[in-house]
Amino acid sequence: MSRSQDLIRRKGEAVANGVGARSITVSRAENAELWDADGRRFIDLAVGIAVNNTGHRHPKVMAAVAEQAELFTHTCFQVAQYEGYVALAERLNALTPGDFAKKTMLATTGAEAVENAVKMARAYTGRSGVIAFSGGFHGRTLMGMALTGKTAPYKKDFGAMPAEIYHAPFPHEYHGLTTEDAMADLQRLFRSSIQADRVAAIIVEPVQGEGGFYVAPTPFLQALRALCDQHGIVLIADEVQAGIGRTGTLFAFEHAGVAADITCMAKGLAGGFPVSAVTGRAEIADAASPGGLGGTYAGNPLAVAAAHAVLDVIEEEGLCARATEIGATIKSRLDALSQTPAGAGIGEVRGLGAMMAIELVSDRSARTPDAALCNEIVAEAEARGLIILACGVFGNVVRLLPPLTIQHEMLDEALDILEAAITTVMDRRQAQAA
Ligand code: PLZ
Repeated sequence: MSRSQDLIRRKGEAVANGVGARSITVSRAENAELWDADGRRFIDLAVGIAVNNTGHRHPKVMAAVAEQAELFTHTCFQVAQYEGYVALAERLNALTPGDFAKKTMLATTGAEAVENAVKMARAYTGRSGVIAFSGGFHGRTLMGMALTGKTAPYKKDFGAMPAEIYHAPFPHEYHGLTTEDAMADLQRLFRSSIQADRVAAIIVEPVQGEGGFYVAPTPFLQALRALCDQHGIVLIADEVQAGIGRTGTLFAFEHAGVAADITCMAKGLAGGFPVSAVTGRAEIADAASPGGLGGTYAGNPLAVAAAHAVLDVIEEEGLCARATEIGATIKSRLDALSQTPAGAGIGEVRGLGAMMAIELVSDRSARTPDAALCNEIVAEAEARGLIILACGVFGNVVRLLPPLTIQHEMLDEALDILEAAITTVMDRRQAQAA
């Protein structure tokens, strides 16, 4: 039995069943590469689900964390304040979209950022309703899973859900649902389920992540902004997966020229160290009374030091521009493949910047989701040393999340492997059909 196999066996015996895990193990990782427990090399186009945007172990991030570790590693901010936390708040107040006074709180995970954004919106508006979108993902905590627009596996067996959470359709133009349809549905929700002036917040991902890398159309985000303004509803941007340079701008909302009232960040913010942030209009962020927000580990000093280094690296290395370039390279390679017989299952190649996806279908004209094809491609890529992830409400979307620091040759190598994997799977299918 290999070390990896042994680890997977022990995991099965010792770790709770609900914690799903791929069959990949890791002993070390560097930029876009990862080595498993047996020393086998992978190219990593998952980077911990859009977390290591600056690559595994970026030297500047490691140095910042090491330097902080020499001073102190934890105080709990409520007990002893430190400059890094305050400076990160100042920095995020300036960097997030919106030309208005802002304030920030730090937390640890994306789900916590979402929870706190909802708490702020409720405290500010004195209302309780929250609207999210089907196919959206907002975390695994009670409120996070309730807001998440997918039942299995996220809500399965975990009811009852908290009250006053509603879901509206997210516009998926590929599946025939337009911005107009989605906006009309919100009006229907106001008529049928909750009056607009009882809604505290609408939460939306600028690019649905777990849901399948569907990019929110600019007119949709603009219409949501106008709707929220009309009814005094707080607009919350969940930038947990799409934010921090991933889409070619620091925040994905920037593409639409729209500013949310509150922006939630996590994942890419600290390159693998756990910190999240909620940045919002000062009057909304200030609505909760002292002690109402926080947490023992919220804004951990090591993670805060990492976040400062990540933001420096994104700027110094021009990683937003690099994200756009990476996305263009991926798109042209995969669009070309989709014109060949091996690409017959590719329904659409889409995304924003370096947040790219391939939607796989069994019938291009009917756009019938093919989750089996997606899983076969992910498995074949893994066998060939490439880590990619599946996503999508129908489980039929391959997502590609290279680190924004990936070398050009390494990206080419990764795309060669992906093409070979897709070709092999299609050849195998054809042989089985014959
Ligand atoms: N909001 C938009 O993408 C986390 C989840 C992986 P946490 N997405 C990856 C999994 O299987 O749990 C996510 C997200 C968006 C919120 C979250 C939640 O962030 O840091 O996982 O709590």
